[in-house]
Amino acid sequence: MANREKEAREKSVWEDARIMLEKASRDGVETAWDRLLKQSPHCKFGESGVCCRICTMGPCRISKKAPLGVCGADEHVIVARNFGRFLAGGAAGHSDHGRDCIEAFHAVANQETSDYSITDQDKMLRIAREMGIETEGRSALRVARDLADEFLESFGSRREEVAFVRRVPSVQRKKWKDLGIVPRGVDREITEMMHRTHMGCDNDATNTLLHGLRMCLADGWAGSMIATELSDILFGTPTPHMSKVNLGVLKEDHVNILVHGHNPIVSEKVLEAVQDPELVSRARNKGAKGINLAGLCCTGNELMMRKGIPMAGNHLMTELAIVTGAVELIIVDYQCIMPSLVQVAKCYHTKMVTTADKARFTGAEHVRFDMVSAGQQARKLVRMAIDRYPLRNKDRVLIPSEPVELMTGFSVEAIISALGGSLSPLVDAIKSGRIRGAVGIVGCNNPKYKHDYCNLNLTRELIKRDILVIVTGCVTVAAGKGGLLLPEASKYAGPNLGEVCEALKIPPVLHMGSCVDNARILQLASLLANELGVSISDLPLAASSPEWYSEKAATIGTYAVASGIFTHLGHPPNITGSSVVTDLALKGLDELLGACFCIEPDPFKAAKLIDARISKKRAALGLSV
Ligand code: SF4
Ligand code: MSK
Repeated sequence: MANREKEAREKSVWEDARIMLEKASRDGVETAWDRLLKQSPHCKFGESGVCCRICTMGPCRISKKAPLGVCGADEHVIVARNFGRFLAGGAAGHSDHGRDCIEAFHAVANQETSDYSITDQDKMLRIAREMGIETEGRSALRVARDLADEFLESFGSRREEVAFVRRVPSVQRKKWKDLGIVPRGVDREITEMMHRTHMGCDNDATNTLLHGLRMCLADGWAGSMIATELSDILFGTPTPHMSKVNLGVLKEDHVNILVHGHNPIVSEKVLEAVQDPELVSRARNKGAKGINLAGLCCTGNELMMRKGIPMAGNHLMTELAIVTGAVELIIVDYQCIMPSLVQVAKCYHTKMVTTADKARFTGAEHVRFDMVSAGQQARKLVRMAIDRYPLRNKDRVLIPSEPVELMTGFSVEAIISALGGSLSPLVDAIKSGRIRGAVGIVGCNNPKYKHDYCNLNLTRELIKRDILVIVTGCVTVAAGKGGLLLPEASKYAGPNLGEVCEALKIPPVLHMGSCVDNARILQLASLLANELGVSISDLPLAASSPEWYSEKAATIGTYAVASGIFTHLGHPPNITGSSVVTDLALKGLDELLGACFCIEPDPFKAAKLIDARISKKRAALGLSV
């Protein structure tokens, strides 16, 4: 085997990735894997979290020789402060996305834009009633204005708890109350974390971490949940349908446009623009057969969940998608967009355009999206892509594989409808052991791991054990490429789960959306707990992020644990320098909240650990193990 091929095989489980890695190497394009090599070995102080840069008396690094920073902070305080700020970054990312959704919804409600509208009015009215807003005899826009205001309150400082806390089962809520971690307002909790972690403020590691739980709960049960619910209201609540995945979704004879980032507010308008007959005919005049739109990362998940738009890849495929040489334009909004994409695009004819003022990239063109001109801006972008098609160098184009089919669209509403209108059949299947439990596998890729090896193998191992898997974010692409998001994949599941899936004609792995859509998993868990009359932490549930990398993923894991869901991570965050912080994460939280983290890089061993936890929860509920 040639060296280049061997190296590529070690980096990813996928053929499309390997072919592109070899092409990148031939084309002289540097990727995340190359840069990881240059960054290795990583700094041990940073890795264990004991390097503090919070003030200019430092930076300080804790070692045997120097056990305290200049101010006197020990390793526990330093690790807790660093981790608290890490979690704040994640909570801020999701929640600021949620705020953008509120602003769009607010603009619709106040008739300030004609570019967006309410697509799922029934859901809007249902949620308004859930929030205690009067709907009878009132216009939809009037109700929408009240709902927008209600959601904005969940970001502020005037409420004792965020609006969706009312969805949390009472036993779990009581635990939060006793610990003083009921989330009040998203911005308040994030600001307070920055305050607490200033030099000379919260110098008790456990106390800082408890606030970390509260802040992450504000993300899960407010910032993310609001983003999900409003995206459904604005663009439609997903229902099951088919789509496709991998780099084979790019088309050699079409203008190819990729959307990357997280917020459907941009990508939904681009989708409308690529269907504009005038623009399609412009593309034909330039020699293309049409315009092809595909997604990357979470904005890809959003478009696929609602509209069936195919996904080209996940986090580590974003550079490689451009390496195909077949992409005219990559449009990004925010989060998880590698700055390297600017350089990779420059190696081909690809143009990169940013759309959010808060996420600009030096070297990329900026086309600002706002509520009033979004439609016009989206058409401008599509014209830009079409005009680049003649610049494509056909000799440098290589689209490496045939796409794989998948089934997507499993919102909570869609799951309930697939079950015939209530969750009772799912509860019965869990009680009888035909479904032994459920695990949400979520999150990213990380070049420190063989790309998608853990994501894929953990999913396979769990369904074999009659455990239903739910995927969101970048794991979706791994499960999809592995053929696990198809009803026919029931043959890979254990006999009992397989039978349930065959009867319902659903896959054993259900796609529930993007990173913010992990809030759908929270909602499903709380509905199940209420149905059984128990707390979320009593359910045979778990979460996992085997190849995570981002602050957001750590925040998701933390709100999952605080909500009562046992959570596996493939590797620890940078906290191992403090026994207090590590012990709390791996053990202490279990006593306080009925859930904790576990760390295991090997997906086969992780499956056993998760299985054991599910068996323990089943036994405690008096169910067959
Ligand atoms: Fe050093 Fe303390 Fe300043 Fe951190 S806050 S850099 S430990 S002096
Ligand atoms: S995009 S946070 S790499 S899942 Fe949501 Fe993927 Fe992880 Fe970003």
